[in-house]
Amino acid sequence: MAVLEQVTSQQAIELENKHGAHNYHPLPVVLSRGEGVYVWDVEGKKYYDFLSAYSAVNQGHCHPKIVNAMVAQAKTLSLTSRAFYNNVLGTYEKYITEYFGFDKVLPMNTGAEAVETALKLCRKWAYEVKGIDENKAEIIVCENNFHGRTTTIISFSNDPVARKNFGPFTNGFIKIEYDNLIALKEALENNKNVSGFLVEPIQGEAGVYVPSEGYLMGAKALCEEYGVLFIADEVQTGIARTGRLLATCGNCLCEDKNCSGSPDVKPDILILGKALSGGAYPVSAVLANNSIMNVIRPGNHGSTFGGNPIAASVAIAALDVVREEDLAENAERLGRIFRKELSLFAKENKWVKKVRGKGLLNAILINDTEDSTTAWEICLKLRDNGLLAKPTHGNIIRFAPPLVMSEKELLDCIAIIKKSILDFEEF
Ligand code: IF1
Repeated sequence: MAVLEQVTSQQAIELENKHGAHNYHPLPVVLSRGEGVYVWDVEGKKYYDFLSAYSAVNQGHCHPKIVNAMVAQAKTLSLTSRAFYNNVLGTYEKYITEYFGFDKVLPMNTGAEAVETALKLCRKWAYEVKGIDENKAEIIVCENNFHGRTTTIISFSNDPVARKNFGPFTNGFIKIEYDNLIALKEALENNKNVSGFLVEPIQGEAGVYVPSEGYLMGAKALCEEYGVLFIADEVQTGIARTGRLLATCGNCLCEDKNCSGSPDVKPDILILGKALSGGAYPVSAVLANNSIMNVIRPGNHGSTFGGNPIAASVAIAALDVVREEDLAENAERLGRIFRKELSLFAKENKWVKKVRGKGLLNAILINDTEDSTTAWEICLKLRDNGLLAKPTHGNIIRFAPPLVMSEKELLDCIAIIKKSILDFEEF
């Protein structure tokens, strides 16, 4: 059996370059350990993790409660497939549906699978409940969206790098401008076969675009007016990341399943992933009420690993941690400090053009051209100074630490970010 030989960072990079597909361009750092807000590279250098595996590690790396739940279940029963019942799935389904206030959940593994599941659910609902002619359903999506990498999902992406030479593409999608209610109303008015509106409450990959106050509520109201489903992709914004349990719906621990959340909107279909497992295991989920979810019948949809006992046990522990450690409140409080400090810094520094975000999903816009390497070079400086972050598109650096960070650690990170940008200035 191949043993895990100790490799140097350079050896690890060479192995990946030689034996792995080149579908990523990682920052040159090789991590070998994670704990809470920290990660260590192979040579033992310690870093603050300011990416959190794209908001999958909200609960902090290797959270003991989550790891213990995973190990215990893995030693007992890892996978049965859904050909049989198991003693964990039903308990998890009850827990998560009550946690977010929906009648039912369809458990999957990755975010993209959950998005695909939501699209299929929306289409089936369109034909069997709304009465749209079969194969005519349209789903409205936003420009500059990111919902995953499957062929159908990139069919409605406008990122040329994600799309080129992967056609032919899936039909049935209408693209409109993000954060534009007039565009949404026009699309609904002019297309009678619309069945749903799929939207990120904050566009993460596009550069942490926070929509105008009232956008999500206005969009939900238009969806209700035209009888289409409001589908919230909270794979990245969910699980306390934006300072509330969900970016769309604040409390969601409500008894009343028809609660409108506070103060925003309750999606008709909610898509979760990433931090649903605290980054320990692939777990995603699609939640909806019976009037929608009951169109799914045996044989319509599934997955070998979807809802497996380990996933169910891990997700229960991960959601417990969010509540027990009040991560949403911590994200809200620390996020405000982060944006305040970096906004003040931006006033006196030529490289930082803008700071934006919600909770602990934030980004800074670097004052350089889209195609410049400035953001990348600043991230290399950050790495040298003990903090890991990565640019999204071009000149935007996303900052998303684990939500378990303390105020002291955050202030330390803010000092590192300022120092790295000032160092860069002297570069
Ligand atoms: C990569 C981006 C972030 C997502 C939303 C669905 C998915 C994602 C809102 C699919 C996944 C990940 C994918 C990962 C990098 C990361 C990412 F840069 F790609 F766009 F976070 F912004 N909906 N986002 O953000 O979930 O299938 O990956 O579990 O593909 O490089 P997944």
